[in-house]
Amino acid sequence: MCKVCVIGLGYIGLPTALILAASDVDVVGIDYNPELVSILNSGKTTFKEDGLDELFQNARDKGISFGTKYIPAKIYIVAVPTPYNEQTKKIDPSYICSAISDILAVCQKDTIIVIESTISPGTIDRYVRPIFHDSKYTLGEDIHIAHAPERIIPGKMITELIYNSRTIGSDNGAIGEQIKSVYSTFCKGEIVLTNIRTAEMTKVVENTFRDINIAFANELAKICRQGGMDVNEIIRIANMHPRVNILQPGPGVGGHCISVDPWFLVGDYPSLSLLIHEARKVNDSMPAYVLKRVNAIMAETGQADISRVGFYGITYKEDVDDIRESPTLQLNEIMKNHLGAYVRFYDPMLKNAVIDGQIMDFDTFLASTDLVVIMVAHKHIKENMDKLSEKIVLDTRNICRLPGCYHL
Ligand code: SAJ
Repeated sequence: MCKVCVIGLGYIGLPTALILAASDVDVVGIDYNPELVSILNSGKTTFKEDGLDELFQNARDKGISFGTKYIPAKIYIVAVPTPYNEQTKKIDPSYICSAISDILAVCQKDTIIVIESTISPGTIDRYVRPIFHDSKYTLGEDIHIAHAPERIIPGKMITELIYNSRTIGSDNGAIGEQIKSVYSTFCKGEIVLTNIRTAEMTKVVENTFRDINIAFANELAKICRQGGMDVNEIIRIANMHPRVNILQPGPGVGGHCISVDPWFLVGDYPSLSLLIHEARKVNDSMPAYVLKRVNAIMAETGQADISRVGFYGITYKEDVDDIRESPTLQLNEIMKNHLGAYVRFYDPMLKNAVIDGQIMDFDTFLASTDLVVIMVAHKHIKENMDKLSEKIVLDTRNICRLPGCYHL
């Protein structure tokens, strides 16, 4: 029987499985997607992340294996997606629930199941515990459940896996200690033991805090534009105060975490989450606001041809290849619905086209655009900023220092 079985080999499960294996833990990685498993078994990783390829090699040398079939293990780490229902805003626990049912079909007594996926507070009580009612195992006696939410940030995942502190929520301190000893094989941060509901809520609170802070910055950007003030300079100076730390305005909040998790609180506590809900609305309004800025700049500079507008950056943030909930894709939807416009897109992190109008070569993209909108602050554009010197530039990320450049 293997020691740890990681279920779900996406952005969180894969690095977690690899770092455990590299730390001499006996690990098997499981994913329901046979194509993904076959890529991993052929010796390739499935997304770009600093240090991931080296870690992958190391884990393979130590004997990690990947498969599609659930097998018996002492500990399962579940890292499957947890989307929200667009209508109710509540969590959709279906991936979590089917992973637990599949584990119960193969596991033996004394197994520990650790959910790493972000879940809304109460998910384990509401959706996971009832699964055990129809099982031959008694939860808390034969099988134990815990929640150890991941906290790593794409772009710095491997460093954060090692140095971030972690939270482990369990029903039973001794089980919490056992899980802690597994994470301690690689984690140098503090590992805090608490109960399940606290661990669930803490993770959602962390991402909600960041969403509200970014919404504040985005709202300031709109106020400062209207009032003829420079939002970036104002935030820079305000942040010199020892108790102020405002994040950066931008074209919207993407990714599968910050733009999703606050909805869990809005879905479950609609009358109590007014600020959280407004912050979500402010951040979701930003792609349309960028389009408004594009129209204003076109009018001001006498640019009439929208097809000569190019959007630089399609991923949800800098230096990752993840396009989930990307502001650029949201902006494209708005343009398709309201303008039917055909504009250009370019992203150096994407090897395949994901959107109509995407140009795969930077020089061709530049040749076909007069107005470039910087949507993502990839290292690539910072290093090639001089190539935009003849263009009209709208910089939504405050990275361009070319004279005459426009901001949010
Ligand atoms: N963004 C801004 N302004 C900022 C910072 C970010 O507009 O000042 C935008 C980004 O461009 C991006 C979005 O917000 O579109 C989210 O990016 P992010 O870098 O803030 O966060 P994520 O989603 O990549 O990762 C977050 C992290 N959570 C926190 O920092 C509290 C990470 O630690 C979590 O592990 C991750 O969510 C997760 O998986 O939950």
